Amino acid sequence: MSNLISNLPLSYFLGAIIALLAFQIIRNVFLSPLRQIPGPFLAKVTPYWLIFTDLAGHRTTTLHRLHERYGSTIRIGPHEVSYSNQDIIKEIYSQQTVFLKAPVYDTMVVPPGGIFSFRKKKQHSQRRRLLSHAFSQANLLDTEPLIRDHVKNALSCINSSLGVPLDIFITFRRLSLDIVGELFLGMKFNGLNSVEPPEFLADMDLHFILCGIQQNFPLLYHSLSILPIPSVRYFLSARSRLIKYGENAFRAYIAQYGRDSGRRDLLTKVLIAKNDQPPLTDLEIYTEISNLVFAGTDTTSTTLTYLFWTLAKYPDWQVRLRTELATVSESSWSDGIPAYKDVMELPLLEATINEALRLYPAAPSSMMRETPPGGKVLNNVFVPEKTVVSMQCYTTHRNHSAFPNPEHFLPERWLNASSDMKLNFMPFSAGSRACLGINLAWMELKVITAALLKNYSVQLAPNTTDESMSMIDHFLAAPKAGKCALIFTKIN
Ligand code: HEM
Ligand SMILES: *[C@@H]1O[C@H](CO)[C@@H](O)[C@H](O)[C@H]1NC(C)=O
Ligand SMILES: *[C@@H]1O[C@H](CO)[C@@H](O)[C@H](O)[C@H]1NC(C)=O
Ligand SMILES: *[C@@H]1O[C@H](CO)[C@@H](O)[C@H](O)[C@H]1NC(C)=O
Ligand SMILES: *[C@@H]1O[C@H](CO)[C@@H](O)[C@H](O)[C@H]1NC(C)=O
Ligand SMILES: CC(=O)N[C@H]1CO[C@H](CO)[C@@H](O)[C@@H]1O
Repeated sequence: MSNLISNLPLSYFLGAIIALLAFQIIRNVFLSPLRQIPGPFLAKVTPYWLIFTDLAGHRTTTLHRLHERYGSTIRIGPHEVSYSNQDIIKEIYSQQTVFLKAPVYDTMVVPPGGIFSFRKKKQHSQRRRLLSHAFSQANLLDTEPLIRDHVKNALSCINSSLGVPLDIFITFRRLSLDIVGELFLGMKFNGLNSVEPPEFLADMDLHFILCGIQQNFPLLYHSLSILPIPSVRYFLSARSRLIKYGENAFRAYIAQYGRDSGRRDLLTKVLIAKNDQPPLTDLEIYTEISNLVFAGTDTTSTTLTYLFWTLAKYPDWQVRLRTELATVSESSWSDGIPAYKDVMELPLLEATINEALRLYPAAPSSMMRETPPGGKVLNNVFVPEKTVVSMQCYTTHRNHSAFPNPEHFLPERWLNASSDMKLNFMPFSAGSRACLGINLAWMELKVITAALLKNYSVQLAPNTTDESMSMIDHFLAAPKAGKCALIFTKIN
């Protein structure tokens, strides 16, 4: 009897929880305006289905399989929908779009934030105008000599490991960090020449994992942050360390060169704000440039890694590219590196890089946006305001009608690209929030690929397989094995 009484509050409590859960399920599954959109049952009931898929690094591939099964509109959370058809690209990712970045971007940076994370339209377009000038084609060409120095380092790094497996994943990460570090921080990371990879790279690895925890488990995040355990503190401070590099580099830069040095890097261009813009504060500048180094490192290196892995699998494409490179005049090359203007418009080189970006986009995942006030009708279904809507280029790049045999590496498809292909192709995203570094990225990709292929041929190391290279993603993609060993040999 006394047992029964003491258990009563507990059973009330359990009963209440069950009732609440039942109510949630009924509301999310049967009453939601999104109820007619197909998707996994669990995804309709709870956001945790997607959160755990995401934390495991399988978000993009899982959503892709769902699109193949259910079509171009799928429900992936109680308040989240993913799309994969062209009409929606124009709707969500246009220049004039009314869809703003979703709240998840608030966790992606350390305050005061920067261009990548700003969600308000006005704040973003102001910053974008200010930075666009630094990223103009003319300014980029100005930086070419700085980039060449680092490509030269990469070549000698390859030259000293000929015939043996070389992990190009870490090599390309070091190289692209060296390049953007020099361009935006005026700083020599010396990634290629140091024994241990720079700490900056390890901190970048932690960044998106921390974002995931902060966004989805805020309570856990805050409890961790009050723990006095050194290793936990070190983990949590990864993101402020990234900004700290920026701050230190910035101060050293100003001390060495002053604010109006006329150097050929891009930091100078950010420092001397143009026209009507109010200049940025020092805090805004070093937060922004740390973010730019971040945005320009793993994106470029992952692209190069998958490109060279693919070339190793298809040696006939190496031969075709080398034949094309032979048409570039001898005077264009110095130290084995071509002038960008002479490789900028080579059709096969561009087609090959396009095809690698199509199959293995470095940012393959959902670019999350939010429906505007009043909601929107998308693919004939009304979606209420503040719903997270997105598309992933991993899936638009594999659309069967735009890209026949979507899983096959066929660079020649780009030699006469249809308008369907061009619309579906968005490795740099599209519209007002598309990649600001696209011209810089193309310069790096073309110059580096040309330089390496001119002198070296590349083949798979025994341990590098389709399995080891299968993609995991935490916003950005990476090979599952965390490395990619290839063997370079000199050609004469
Ligand atoms: C192959 C290399 C690259 C790829 C695939 C790539 C891809 C992307 C994508 C998909 C976005 C949209 C992100 C979003 O909506 O959340 C983006 C934005 C951005 N990227 Fe890149 N990126 C690359 C290289 C670079 C480089 C080298 C830089 C320069 C440092 C850069 C700077 C930026 C910036 C500043 C943004 C934010 C633009 C804005 O919101 O207005 N990216 N990039
Ligand atoms: C592929 O593209 C076509 C034409 O734009 C579209 O009708 C179709 O729904 C797309 N496929 C998927 C799975 O989204
Ligand atoms: C490549 O390495 C060889 C020996 O390891 C060296 O003699 C040669 O100078 C190097 N070439 C370049 C261009 O670095
Ligand atoms: C390119 O493709 C279009 C249609 O997609 C076709 O009409 C045209 O003949 C093609 N041109 C070449 C040179 O293959
Ligand atoms: C290849 O894999 C084997 C077994 O996992 C390992 O022992 C070996 O060190 C690896 N070799 C290289 C070159 O990575
Ligand atoms: C690093 C390297 O081997 N560079 C050589 C590549 O080929 C050119 C000729 O095209 C040589 O001049 C470079 O030294």
